Amino acid sequence: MPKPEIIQMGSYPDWDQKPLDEAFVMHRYFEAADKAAFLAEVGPRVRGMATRGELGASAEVIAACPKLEVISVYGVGYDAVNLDACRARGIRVTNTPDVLTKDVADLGVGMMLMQARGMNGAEAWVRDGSWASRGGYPLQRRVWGRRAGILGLGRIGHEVALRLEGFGMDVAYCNPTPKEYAKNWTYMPDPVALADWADFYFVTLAASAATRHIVDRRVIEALGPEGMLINISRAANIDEEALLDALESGRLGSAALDVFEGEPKLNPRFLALPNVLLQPHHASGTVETRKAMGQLLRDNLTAYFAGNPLLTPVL
Ligand code: 8YV
Repeated sequence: MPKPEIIQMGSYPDWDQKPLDEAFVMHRYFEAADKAAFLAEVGPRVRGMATRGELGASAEVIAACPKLEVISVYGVGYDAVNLDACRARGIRVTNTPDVLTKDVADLGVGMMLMQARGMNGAEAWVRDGSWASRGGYPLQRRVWGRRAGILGLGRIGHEVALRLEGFGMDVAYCNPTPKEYAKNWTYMPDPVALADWADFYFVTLAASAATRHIVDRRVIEALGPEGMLINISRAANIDEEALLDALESGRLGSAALDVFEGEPKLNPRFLALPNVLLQPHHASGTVETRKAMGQLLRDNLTAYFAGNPLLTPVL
């Protein structure tokens, strides 16, 4: 039985690439100098796709692969996969939820602490000699006991809330519907009202066309000069121009961001801001979690081609 041919949209660590190459014929789209020529040659043969959360699968690439049956996403976010094109062709789609949830929540909470307590600047204060020459580091802001709003109480938002409870914070959340298990936390159906109430505002909801710029100028202004916005979801959930305007003017106190429009080429306006913590989309970026994501990516492809149920189906 010939090995199924797979188009690979992005790179994976060797611990994933080796077993993928053993199980499948992997065609590395991301290495092709001429992507159009590569698709014309390989596209008609591939039955599967291995992609990454931020790379997804465009309608154009899907159309260039007429035998495509399954797309396996290395990541929980599948917003970059054209699901309409997949539905039209009956193409199965899988992602890698659960295995990364706690790491993403850990980084989000760490970003809040790092930004609120000015730990980035404090590290520089020690290293550049300011501590000795200028004295104590400037006072920062408390986290424990203050108010945390969570926009999107899915898997990741829930883990963030559990962590914040441990800090003795008041937790409120905005979700399409109240969650039965969230009785300890206040439900607020309106993102603006949540921002008006919160000191720290976590954006943890899955991105889609329906959530684009859900964090708009109104939400940002409601969070206000004392507020902090933390984004560990997708940049598309935030109106980035409104965010930059508010951060530059002081109408928003600060932000801690792991995702950006056009990443890794983020808007240079971010680089000039002293009140933003910038992280390189690495919320799931631990050895343990990335190995689990890669295993799940492979297990879904293996299950599909063996005629077995998919482990984590999206479509
Ligand atoms: C990964 C992510 O960094 O899970 C997602 O959707 O964005 C991240 O966890 C990314 O998918 C890996 O390429």
